[in-house]
Amino acid sequence: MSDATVNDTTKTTGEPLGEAYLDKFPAEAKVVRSALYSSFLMLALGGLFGVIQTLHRTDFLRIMESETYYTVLTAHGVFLVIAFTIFFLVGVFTWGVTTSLDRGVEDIRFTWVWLGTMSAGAVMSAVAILAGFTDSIDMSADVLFTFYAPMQAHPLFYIGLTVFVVGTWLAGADWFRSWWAWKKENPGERIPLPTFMVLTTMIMWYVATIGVATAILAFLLPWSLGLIDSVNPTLTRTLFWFFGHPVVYFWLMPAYMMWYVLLPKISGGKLFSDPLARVVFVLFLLLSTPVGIHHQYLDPGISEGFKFIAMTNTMFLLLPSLLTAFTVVASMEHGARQRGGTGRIGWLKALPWRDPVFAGMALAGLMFAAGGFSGMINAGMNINYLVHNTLWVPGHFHLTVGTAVALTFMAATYWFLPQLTGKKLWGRSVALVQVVLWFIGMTFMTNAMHRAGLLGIPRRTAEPQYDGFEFEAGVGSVAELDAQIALGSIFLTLSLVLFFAVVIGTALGSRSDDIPANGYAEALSGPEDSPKILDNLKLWFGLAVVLVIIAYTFPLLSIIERGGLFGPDITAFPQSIDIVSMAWVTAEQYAVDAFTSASEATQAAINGVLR
Ligand code: HEM
Ligand SMILES: [Cu+2]
Repeated sequence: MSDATVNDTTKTTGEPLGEAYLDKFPAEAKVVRSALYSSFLMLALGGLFGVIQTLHRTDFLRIMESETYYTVLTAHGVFLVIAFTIFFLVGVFTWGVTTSLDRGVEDIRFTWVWLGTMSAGAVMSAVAILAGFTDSIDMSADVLFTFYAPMQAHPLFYIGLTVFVVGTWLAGADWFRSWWAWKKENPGERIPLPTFMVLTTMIMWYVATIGVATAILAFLLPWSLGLIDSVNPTLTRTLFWFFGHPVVYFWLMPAYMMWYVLLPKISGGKLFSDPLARVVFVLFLLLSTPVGIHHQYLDPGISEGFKFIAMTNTMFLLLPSLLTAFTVVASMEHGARQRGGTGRIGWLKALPWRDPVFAGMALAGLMFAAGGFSGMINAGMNINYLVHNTLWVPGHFHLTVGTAVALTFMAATYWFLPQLTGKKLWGRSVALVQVVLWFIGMTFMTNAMHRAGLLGIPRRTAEPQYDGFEFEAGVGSVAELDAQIALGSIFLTLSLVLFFAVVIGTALGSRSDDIPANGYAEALSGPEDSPKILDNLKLWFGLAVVLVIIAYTFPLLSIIERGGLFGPDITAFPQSIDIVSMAWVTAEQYAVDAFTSASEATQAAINGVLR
């Protein structure tokens, strides 16, 4: 990139120089702002349901009937992991593409069309879920964010999700279009890093959403409309997880993008390696879809062999995350040393810990490391059985999506708001308290959830304590775990209140000329050092599709062969037992045959002797 304001790393946050994003791209800034505000609305609602359900299941405050728990849990899950995350990331991606290509979108009306489509879809699904709170409307969608059969929602829920996803497809088309236009004018130039990240993420998303689109359009929607009588539950689950695993990378990759392109700048340094960042994104594109079966280790109807393949692929997926940890820490260290930090760990002190943008992202990254460890436990076929469907699992993903992603997004908001509104951030120290409070709240909540999971305390229930059954804690007590979970949720709620105070305080402020320049970090080792093949998006797309075909063709065929396209899939035994029983039947048959021929031969012999 040649534009000086775009790649200027001499100015870190706080220094009043250059143009804000709003000054350069006023029309785009409006779209990004709307996307972010929509995401904050979903965060507020989702967070509210989060604390209500937490206090309910820990029995500290019960303001609803237990029958309503699934409606609350569905709203919590869908609003946060579908709406909050995705609205935020489409905003950030629009910023990333326009900033790094240094050009506006091709047609701003189209940009508004996709944001409008996503919003319409979100409203439809939200109405279907929230209608579950009242008996006066005959509509509900308490199917949880994993919405596979045999749970069934009102058709409006599925239609809303489809419309929302179509909106994201159009958004991707918008970004590809910008890139093509740029490419024509800059032949032979390397794709700027943020745009490269957006495009690879979107290719992954196009591949991944094929699964969920098929599940909804071919099965769930016709079923809920009454057009077909039944579905094959194993099939809809498998199609859901085909999408359900890569979707976690759809949340994570924007967070990674900010760790790669913003965090080094905020730390006062440069990105350690642009080529390594590209490799990481290509690896995510290739590896994140062919692993979905690792969510189905305990599903009957899928053979152990396919599960084993999914496990092996999953272990490979650790690689890009470890590379990210390495690159991001190296970049922060570079920044710290630029700021005068010295010593083997002494440099850590030189980092801008009082900057909420930095502190939030660094704490989010730290939590992500812990989430990576519990993720490895989930990934192992054998230990997974121990924690499956217990509170351990929500413990794990409140570290990953609930902190690595959500806290990074909140921290980044403190950088984006001034860029998008032209106003100074209100309440910088409130913002700092906010990110720290989230970290502390999650430490309490997730630590206790993991421990509770090891005791076998189930997830997804309003009444985790069964009558006549006591969970035994090895260390501490169940009451203490509940107290920690509830306390954590209260910290998180306070943190959210502070977040909204800062957002609203900033939005209500007045225009300032004192905004840091828009831009992102330069790289120590730049794009010119990376092999050209990395920019060959067609190649990576082709490989991603091939890997998906290899990983999914046989499992899907065998599921359909056994259960039929429209079910009912009634096999209640794991495939391996099936094989054993088949082997038994065959062996028995042989034995019977052998016995029969032996007895016939004996009979013949006896007859011969007697004759
Ligand atoms: C105020 C902060 C939050 C609190 C108190 C909270 C609490 C909880 C609890 C206790 C559960 C488990 C309920 C159960 O299984 O019975 C849960 C589930 C969940 N949470 Fe959160 N959470 C918070 C924030 C978040 C965030 C920021 C995200 C994601 C961005 C998130 C995503 C989810 C998801 C996807 C589920 C699973 C829903 C399901 O099982 O269908 N949560 N949350
Ligand atoms: Cu997964």
